[in-house]
Amino acid sequence: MTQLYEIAPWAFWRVTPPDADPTETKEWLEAFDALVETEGAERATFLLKKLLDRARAKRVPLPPVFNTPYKNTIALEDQPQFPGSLEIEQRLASIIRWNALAMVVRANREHPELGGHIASYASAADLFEVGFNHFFRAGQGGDLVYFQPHSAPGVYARAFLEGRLTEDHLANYRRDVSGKGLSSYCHPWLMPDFWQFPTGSMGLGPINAIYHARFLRYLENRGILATQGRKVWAFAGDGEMDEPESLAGLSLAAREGLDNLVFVVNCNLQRLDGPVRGNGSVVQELEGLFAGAGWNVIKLMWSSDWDPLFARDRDGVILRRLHETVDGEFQTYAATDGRFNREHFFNKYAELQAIVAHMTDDDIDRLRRGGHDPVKIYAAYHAAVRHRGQPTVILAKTKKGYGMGHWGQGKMGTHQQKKLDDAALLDFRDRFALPLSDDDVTALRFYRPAQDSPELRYLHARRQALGGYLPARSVAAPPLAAPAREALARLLEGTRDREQSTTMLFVQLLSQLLRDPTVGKHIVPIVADEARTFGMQSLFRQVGIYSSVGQLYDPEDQDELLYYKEAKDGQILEEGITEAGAISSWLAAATSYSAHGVPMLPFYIFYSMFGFQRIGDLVWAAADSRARGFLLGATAGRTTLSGEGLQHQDGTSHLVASTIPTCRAYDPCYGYELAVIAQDGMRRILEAQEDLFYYVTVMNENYAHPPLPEGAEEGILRGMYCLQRREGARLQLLASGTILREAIAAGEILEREHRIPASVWSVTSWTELRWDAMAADGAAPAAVREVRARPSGPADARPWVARCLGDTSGPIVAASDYVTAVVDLIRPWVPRRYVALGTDGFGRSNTRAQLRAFFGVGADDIVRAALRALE
Ligand SMILES: Cc1ncc(C[n+]2csc(CCOP(=O)(O)OP(=O)(O)O)c2C)c(N)n1
Repeated sequence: MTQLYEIAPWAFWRVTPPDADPTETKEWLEAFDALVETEGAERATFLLKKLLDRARAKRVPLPPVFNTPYKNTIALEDQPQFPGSLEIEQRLASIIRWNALAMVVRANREHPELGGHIASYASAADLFEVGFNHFFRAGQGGDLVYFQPHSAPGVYARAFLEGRLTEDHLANYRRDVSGKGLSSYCHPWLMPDFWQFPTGSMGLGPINAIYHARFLRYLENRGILATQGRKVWAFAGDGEMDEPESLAGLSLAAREGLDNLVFVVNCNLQRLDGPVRGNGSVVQELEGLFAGAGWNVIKLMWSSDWDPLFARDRDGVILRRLHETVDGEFQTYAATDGRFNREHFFNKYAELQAIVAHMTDDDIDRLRRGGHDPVKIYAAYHAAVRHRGQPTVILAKTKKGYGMGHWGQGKMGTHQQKKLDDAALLDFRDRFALPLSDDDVTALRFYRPAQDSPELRYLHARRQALGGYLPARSVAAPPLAAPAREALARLLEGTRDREQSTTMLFVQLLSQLLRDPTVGKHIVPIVADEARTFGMQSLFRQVGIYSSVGQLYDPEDQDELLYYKEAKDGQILEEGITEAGAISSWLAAATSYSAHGVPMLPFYIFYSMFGFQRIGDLVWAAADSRARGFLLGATAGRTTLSGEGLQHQDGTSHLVASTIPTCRAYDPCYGYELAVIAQDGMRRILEAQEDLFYYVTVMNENYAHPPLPEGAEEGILRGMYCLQRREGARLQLLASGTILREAIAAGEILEREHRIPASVWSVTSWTELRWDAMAADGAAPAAVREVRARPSGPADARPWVARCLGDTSGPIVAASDYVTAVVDLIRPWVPRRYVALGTDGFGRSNTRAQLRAFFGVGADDIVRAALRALE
């Protein structure tokens, strides 16, 4: 029987100080053993719980309870039979290892600037391979796998064996400009038939995986799609777990009981610069974190080679030694040989020395960590997919650069190792018994066994049994008819004298769309605890807030018409205060057409300041994912959100949005503009199935909205149209969002007080104007043309902005509620003198009028700027 060591709270991976009364301890432990043996584990748990309660009542300090010993969670006797051919799988894994390594080394021999990683996949290979051979189910009804990004070479190398990638692809690793190469990491934009989930920015994979697992439940509970049995797998590095996003969704996953989710953390104990926790234990730390958040934790620490050693260990000396070893030492053991390990690890205690006395140094060298043993990996995955009621994390202990010998295994700088000399390559060949000649090795030839070889037949059979190949991205989804223009009639007709904000109009629009017989069900409204701010509480009652357990309480406001309604089939995703979580939900919904073959239309509405600025990298990942949906930046602008001040006032989101190629960003002023943009967006997303998403800013300033002017639609969509054309205009005033109303007022002042006629242009999108102009430039690079095909033929070859302003006269004064750089986006294509006004600097709180005067974007400021420009 292995003796359990107490765990000290201040260093929970270590053994506590010496036992004050070993005899008494022994008696207690023997009594406990006897209890387990005679009355079973359930009774033992009961008694332990009673003891814990008593200890707590008596204020006896307790050790942290979220840690278990430093060994496999799954006992040998609970291990299932490995169902495949270990031998063939190992051969396949070795070949894939070789091709992955050859790909990186070859690329860097040819072009040292290309980079790439060998050591990460070397540590993850077996973890991936067991998944590919036994667990990952393919297809739109299958599993979703988030791969560790810089282990991509291994995924390519496998697809090469599967015949899905050619030698030419591999030979063009990290050269995707030509269109025939392989992208550095998992990029759906660059490899749209292959990668599903972009994980290249660390931390985004884990949080996206969690919210996608929850989204599967949402689809199921709303009766949209049967998702039972499907799993979401997320592979992450142990260093990656330091990212706030990696940890941000842990409690949600547990709270929602996401047993469709499996995290595999590759604990090779190293990150880029060095050890993840050199002075501690990353496995124990992560175990505490995940268990504390409510996850099922499976530690996959030691290979089958260790089973006999543990079996011979009567006094628990192996564990004692493991517990006193910090990760920095484990790394050194990985980087050294059997002799060193015997001397420094095993020889520390006589009992431990005896346990390995029968083994040679080579035997000791061959002792693998759990994450390199397919049998133990299979056992862990097998348990994870069967676990009910909780998400599972598998903490897999591995060696970074596994198999790279003294060239890379466990070496401090191994992450960056991408050039191996011939001797290292030959060593690798020998280590993995690869059927390659010396010449093959030194020439870095890729190797694929014959189609009818046992290896390839096995590989294909396993994938056929699991539904096909993976990763593979599909776009098979039915088109949906966008709501007809009439559905938006109220917004198009204007509000007459009623003063409303564009935020309120958006909520009305959303409420109407939710009733649409075709699209309604597919809409996913998402908020991060700001629904009341945006006046959306009426939707709580209309469509309900999604809750996987329904509503277990009578809401305080149950007597009111619009009470806080939670329901299992609720439609709103009310995420609480997590913009990162909310955008992850949005991303899951926005890629549902691809991942599930079911088009969904998410509308995530947020404080615009807490959008691009706060979670910009996730928005970038959304573009890479070919997301389709709507983002609404509410209470937008620096001066419309008057009282909130510096950290709430957004002056830059449109600038950031302008950099994202598939983002169509608009800053409308009037309800009809919003309606035209939304309608066209839905048509493009749902009917034409274009890979784009919309960012629309809406404000909280109330004013009356006129009806749609005749013929304005094209201009609204392309970025600008003339709202007030004055006879003999000597000035052109351009403005967007609520500042358009300042421009209108300025036009009136100029006419009334200065007798200067000025035309007023509503700019709905500075960024659309810019993209259009860039695409219109004869020299527009392929990167621009790829995302902005010009809408019309050679007849309108001029940029839209130049066409609009070309036949006008006088200086052009432009203003918005954002930093001047936003208005400056179109400067190169403006035909005459251009004065740009914006809200630069730090925000303030005050009244709108005061703020506009402070920033210089009010009507008077526009008048002053216009007069100066005319001088
Ligand atoms: C947000 C972000 N920061 C930094 C990087 C650069 N980077 C790529 S891999 C890596 C180290 C990864 O370490 P770990 O997560 O432990 O994975 P391992 O390679 O050891 O398996 C770093 C810092 C990145 N890709 N994303």
